[in-house]
Amino acid sequence: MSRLVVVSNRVGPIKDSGRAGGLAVALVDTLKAMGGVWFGWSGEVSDEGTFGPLQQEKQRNVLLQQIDITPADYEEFYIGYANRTLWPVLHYRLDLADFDRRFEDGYRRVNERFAARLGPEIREDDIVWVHDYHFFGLGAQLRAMDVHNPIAFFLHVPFPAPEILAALPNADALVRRMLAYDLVGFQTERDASNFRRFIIEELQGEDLGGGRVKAVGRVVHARAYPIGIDAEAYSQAAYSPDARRHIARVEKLLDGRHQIIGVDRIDYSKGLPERFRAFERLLEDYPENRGLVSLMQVAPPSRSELDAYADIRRELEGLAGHINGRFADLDWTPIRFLTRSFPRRSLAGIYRASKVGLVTPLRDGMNLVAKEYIAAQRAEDPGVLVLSRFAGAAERMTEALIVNPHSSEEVAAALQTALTMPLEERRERWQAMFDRLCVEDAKAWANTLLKDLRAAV
Ligand code: GDG
Repeated sequence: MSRLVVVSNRVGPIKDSGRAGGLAVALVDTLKAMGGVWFGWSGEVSDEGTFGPLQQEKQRNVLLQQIDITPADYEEFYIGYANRTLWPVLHYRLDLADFDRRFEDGYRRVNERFAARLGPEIREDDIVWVHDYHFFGLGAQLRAMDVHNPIAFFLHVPFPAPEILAALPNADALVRRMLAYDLVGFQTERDASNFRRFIIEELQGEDLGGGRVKAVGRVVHARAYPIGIDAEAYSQAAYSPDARRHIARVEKLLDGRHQIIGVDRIDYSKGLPERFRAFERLLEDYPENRGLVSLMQVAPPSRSELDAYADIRRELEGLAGHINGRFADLDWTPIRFLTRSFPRRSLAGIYRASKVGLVTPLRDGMNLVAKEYIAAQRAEDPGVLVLSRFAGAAERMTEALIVNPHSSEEVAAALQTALTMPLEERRERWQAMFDRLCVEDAKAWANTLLKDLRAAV
């Protein structure tokens, strides 16, 4: 039987520690079922970098393989091209993008070095699956080393419209390198169609129909494979002792009041300042909520070495202080802004104790928080999801209250609708979304993509 070789920037953990994110869970299940290798960056920086030892650890039938990168790789590839160039461009933020030739060179170098280390590990029958924007060019580098195995690529973040991506210097070369993959998977139909349009409009390619495009003598399958979560397991996690403890903590704190919950890494793509302003607008436009409804925002810091991320944290602290100062009462705090993380099961409990899930990114590949919030709800008395139209999740979660996150007025109105929605309507909307999440789950995501890859080659 063929092994699966997964490549992603960060690797593992393979054990279900209760802390792993949705992506790790999906990949771990698939890796365990097929047996295989998970290859990526160790998270460490050393002088030898990619030339250093291959760090290997076997966990059950999965071999974890990791390598270091050098301080220059870290600056140019990781902080530079991945986080300061690609991340903003892919999230439609050309205003925040840093175009620096050194970053681009560092990115190419690291993709080449990762291929050089991975190539010799690949066996004849292996299937290779590369993940995310750190490794757009890895497939082409593997092909250059005469690796002829089936190789799939999946992009976890949006693939922007060609009009946006064309602003990235050498975007055409980057996308041309993606043609080395046999299959390229995206979160949404829109992303897949943006990619095909780029191939046709910018690379003079040809649309072969059925999601296939042809350019520079290569045919590639480009389709949507919306990532799922393990909805049933997540739903059960919301009944775990840890979750129950957190439900009790939140209920005690609320004392019969309602809570709106947001959970996001601190990142400008997540629309957090806009969200705080929309909550302020709710208190202005619907004053009956004053003293009765609060917003809890869980926001673990991420990429804090980047200025843009430090700025946004400061902005949020200022906004929360302003809104609390304006509206708080002796026994009521409007916004609770928690810049820390919680174990996965605790989070499931916090979701379940919250009447509204507020997920309003300005751009998001999918957004797993929207799915987790739904999975964590009680069937008898579920909460309501308010979801940005710019999250990939909105394409399939059509029973959520879909909003434009840039309009505080619209988000405030949706919050008011959510807070006053009759039980029967809440149950109908929730049931439709939960049923779909159980079918389109993490396993189905991986299985469908790998099945199409096999069919494609
Ligand atoms: C990228 C794409 C795409 C958050 N806080 C805590 C915590 N989390 C977990 C959530 C969720 C995950 O982190 C975040 O996933 P998202 O999908 O919301 O967002 P990104 O991190 O930006 O992920 C995104 C995803 O890849 C998968 O393809 O959906 O669009 O940007 O699982 O629960 N987990 C714990 N404590 C926290 O405090 N344990």
